[in-house]
Amino acid sequence: MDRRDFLRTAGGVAGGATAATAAAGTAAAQEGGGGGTTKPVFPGYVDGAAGGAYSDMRGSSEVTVEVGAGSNQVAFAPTNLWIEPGTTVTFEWVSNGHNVLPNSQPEGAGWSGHDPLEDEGFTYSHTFETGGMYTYYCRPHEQLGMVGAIAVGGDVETETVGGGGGEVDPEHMGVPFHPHYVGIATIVMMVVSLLFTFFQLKYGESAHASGGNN
Ligand SMILES: [Cu+2]
Repeated sequence: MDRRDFLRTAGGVAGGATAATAAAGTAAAQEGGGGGTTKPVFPGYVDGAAGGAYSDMRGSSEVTVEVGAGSNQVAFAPTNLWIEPGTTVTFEWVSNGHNVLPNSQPEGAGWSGHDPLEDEGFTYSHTFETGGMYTYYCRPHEQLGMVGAIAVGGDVETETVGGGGGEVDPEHMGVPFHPHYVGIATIVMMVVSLLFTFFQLKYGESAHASGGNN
């Protein structure tokens, strides 16, 4: 079973603080609240990108990408995006002297970008209709890492990651309690078990074999 199935299953047996539910809570917590378990595999072209932030914006019909962001003003922010087909991406210049040009795109997509260099305050929008992987860059700053990628739709290679992604409440994943409570419950159960064992060892035997220790 995959992780989501595991979480649902674990959530379903959430009667007591069992090891399984504790593990599920920990897994959900490690995922930053979950949600980001699956993400597109972005091309090596954007490996060294300035910025580097990834954002899953599927479900938003309009998305903004800042052009010339970051302390060095050579980042696209977010750098890597996941959107649904038909999403309009507005590129918003936040510093001067940049353009947006496709480096690679799905066959037939026909995205031409915006070649003229523009300054802060300029915006340019494009609606991505064709599914697949797009990479793009700013010509003056490509060598400084001013590159980005946009994955459109479900027809892209994906990977499962243990962290990052959006903020999603664990309850949305079928785990009907907060991971913190699982952790606390686990500790309480461990203490109770230890105490039980302790008293069992200390008094349990003498109670049944009366007089043995006295
Ligand atoms: Cu630039």
